[in-house]
Amino acid sequence: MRKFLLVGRTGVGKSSFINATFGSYIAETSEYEACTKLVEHYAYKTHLGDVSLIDTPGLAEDDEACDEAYLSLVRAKVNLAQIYATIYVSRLNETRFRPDEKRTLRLLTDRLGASIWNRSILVLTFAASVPNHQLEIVAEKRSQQIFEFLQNLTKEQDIDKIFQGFEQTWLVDNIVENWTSDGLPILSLLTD
Ligand SMILES: Nc1nc2c(ncn2[C@@H]2O[C@H](COP(=O)(O)OP(=O)(O)O)[C@@H](O)[C@H]2O)c(=O)[nH]1
Ligand SMILES: [Mg+2]
Repeated sequence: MRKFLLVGRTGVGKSSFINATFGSYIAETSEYEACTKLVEHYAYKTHLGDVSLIDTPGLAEDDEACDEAYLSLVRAKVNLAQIYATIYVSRLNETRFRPDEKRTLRLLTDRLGASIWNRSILVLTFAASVPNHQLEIVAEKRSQQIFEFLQNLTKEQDIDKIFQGFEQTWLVDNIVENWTSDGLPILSLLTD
């Protein structure tokens, strides 16, 4: 069973991504307040094998003490050595690379270790909220900013383990139906 760890700021659509992948509402989502306070494993059968999506509490929601507690919880509930890939979720319809997103990336790298990025996927949500003609350029810019930021962070930790980039980048919209015709992106990770 391949296990995927979903991480990212509060409200970016981690739980919604799980629901969109499963095709049903199983992970609680919220517009107003963060509601994922627990680390939850959602197992899922596909014709290519079983996957487990691990939902985590969103970071940068309140204060740093909260974030530290959430990350301790992740460390306690998840065997990081068994994670096949980390799925980092970011919202595409934000105008800039925000300080709290940078703080989130730094905390994740410091507390869970730079190796969580070894095999990682970038999921850009709210894609349907970006005008079509800007989509490519906006996605490219955001990917580049996150990539460079992670390179610098991992270089600080260990120059030999510098971030090499995301294996894949997916543009998704968890809410707007039929936004893409590509089918379930997660399936593409089960074939090798
Ligand atoms: N339009 C749109 N709304 C989304 C998308 N993903 C999540 N949302 C909404 O954003 C809010 C936060 O989503 P949630 O999955 O709870 O975020 P989480 O904190 O990362 O788990 C909810 O109101 C969702 O309905 C998306 O791709 N497009
Ligand atoms: Mg959630």
